Amino acid sequence: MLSLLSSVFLSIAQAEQPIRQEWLQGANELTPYGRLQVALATYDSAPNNDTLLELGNTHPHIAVMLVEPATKMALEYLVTIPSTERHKLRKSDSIIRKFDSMDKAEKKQAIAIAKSLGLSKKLVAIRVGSFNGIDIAMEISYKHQGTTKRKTITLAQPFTPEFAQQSRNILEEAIGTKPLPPTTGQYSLMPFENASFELRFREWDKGVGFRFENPEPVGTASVDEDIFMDGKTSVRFYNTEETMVFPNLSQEIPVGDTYKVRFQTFVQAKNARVEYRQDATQTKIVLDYLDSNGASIKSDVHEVRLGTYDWESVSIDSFVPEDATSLRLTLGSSVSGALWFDGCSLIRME
Ligand SMILES: [Ca+2]
Repeated sequence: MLSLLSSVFLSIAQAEQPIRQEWLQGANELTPYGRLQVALATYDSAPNNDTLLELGNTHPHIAVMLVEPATKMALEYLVTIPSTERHKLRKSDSIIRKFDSMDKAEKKQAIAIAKSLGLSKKLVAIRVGSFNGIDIAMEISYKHQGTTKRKTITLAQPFTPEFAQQSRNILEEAIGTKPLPPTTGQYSLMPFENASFELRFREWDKGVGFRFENPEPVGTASVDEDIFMDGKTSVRFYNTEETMVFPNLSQEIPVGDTYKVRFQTFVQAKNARVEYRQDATQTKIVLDYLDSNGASIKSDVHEVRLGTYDWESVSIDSFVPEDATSLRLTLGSSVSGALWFDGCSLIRME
């Protein structure tokens, strides 16, 4: 009873806040299912252009789903499914909707999607879920000349610099005003440059994270134009058991009066492993806070997982010490194999 009462008071309190805040509070925007919930809640509220602009200023990657034709149609479909199925999505479960068991409204919207994508109308099923941990796939299966084929609409992509920029452009075309990231306050972007490595190493300092006694061989930190998660390039660290000097990349970012930041990046690994005398604890992301003399006053360290895996999200929420004037963000590897980073961002949370 107490929790029921407090949840009533909570919703009254939330109603007085900007509407965008209300949508964001109910969902974990760091997960693809959470971002989908925010988009569906926004869709349910029948947003006007002002509302889309407000959401687009801080969350262009979410607002874009409401204006981009394919994703908008996918949201229109998702509001027709039974509430029990929508609840599964809310609980981060995937769903499969067989065409034959859909009701009239759902069938109609499913056929509208097929038509707009130029697919045959012989639909088999629609599957919706996150199968990579990064985004949501709406997979439409249909019969074409006797065989079952599939077409996917990608939804709920994470915030990354290049995708955010693309989303702002799409929003501008749709609503006539370009959303712009705020420069102060919650969800504003810290002055972190070339955070998706689209300009190669511009703004980044190449340093040494770890070394053995000999001056060479030096490991590799290079720009990769074949493997990337955001934009067209990523950065790749590669070392072998012979590597004596392990390079890292860092950037110093002023913190101003920020109290809390969120660093986010995406990491991929191939055969990242400890060999010989290597030390896995130096394969890490470091947020090092510096005072006005350049002395370190606090370090937040996130060790990067070894092994072989596709892009996965890494998010670090970090409190800025009172005396900090800047933070030095460092990415590096001290093990054999390859590690990629891409789509970094640094968002002011408080
Ligand atoms: Ca990139």
